[in-house]
Amino acid sequence: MKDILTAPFIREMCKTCANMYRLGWDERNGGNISYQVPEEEVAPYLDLQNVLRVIPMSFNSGYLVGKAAEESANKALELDATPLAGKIFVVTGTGKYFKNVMDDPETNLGVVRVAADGKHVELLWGYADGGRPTSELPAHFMSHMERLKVDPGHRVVMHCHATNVVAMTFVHDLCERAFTRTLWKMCTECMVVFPDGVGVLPWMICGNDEIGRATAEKMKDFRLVVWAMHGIFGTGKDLDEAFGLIETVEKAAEIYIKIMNTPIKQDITDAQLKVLAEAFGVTPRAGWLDV
Ligand code: 2HA
Ligand code: ZN
Repeated sequence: MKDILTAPFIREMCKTCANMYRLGWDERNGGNISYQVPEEEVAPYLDLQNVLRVIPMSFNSGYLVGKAAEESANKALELDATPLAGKIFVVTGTGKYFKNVMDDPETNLGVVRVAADGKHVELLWGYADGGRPTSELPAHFMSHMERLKVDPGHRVVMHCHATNVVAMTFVHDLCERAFTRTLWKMCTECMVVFPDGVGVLPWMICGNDEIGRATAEKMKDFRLVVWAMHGIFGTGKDLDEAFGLIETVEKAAEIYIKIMNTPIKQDITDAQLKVLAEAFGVTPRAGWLDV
């Protein structure tokens, strides 16, 4: 068996978490990532027959208390991830800090396989201090299921508290069309990177199945979903793609926050956005350009 600490999927998770931490998007235990890794990529590093623990997929992570915890526990019974049964994911741990992943991946990450019942995961490696997957696991797994329906190459769901995206949700209309149009106009790259736009959810309690379901519903249509006053979800075929999407939205949001109170002398017009989309062979979401 090869040393799992040298496995590309663990090295990439470590590097990604470190990058996101340094960008200031994952303070304390903020943020979470799940990355589906094909069995043949995991097999050289782990005995796939050796299940260390079986963990319920929805649980009270300790993050929710009182009525919210009770409601979350009841809703959890409804979660059905059987479409993901047998799939293996690397997932950041609940309560764990992105800051610490690089130095101690075995405590801060876990490699889990979705059990046949779609309600548990089988721990194959990690969470070495008795930990569990992220409290946002329902949002992640429901999102994976929706993205896989529209994109068979999909593999990554990434959540973080990208600073300027969060700031923008306080001062900008939360209408998805308006929010996306502002982002598109902040830098030329945006239309090319996310012509499909961003979905936006209003403020909701996090860490439960309800926000998970609402997020997954948006994922039918969007690769990016903003949680108002909280953060953003990005998805993709690999960590770079999900990261690149979030990074581009965050850059646009940063420019917006920098210029929002300054008189604007010129901007990118809708006609120019259309020309841009044509030149790069991308299709803007229908009806979102005024041309
Ligand atoms: O994992 O970011 O949304 C901590 C969070 C919850
Ligand atoms: Zn969060």
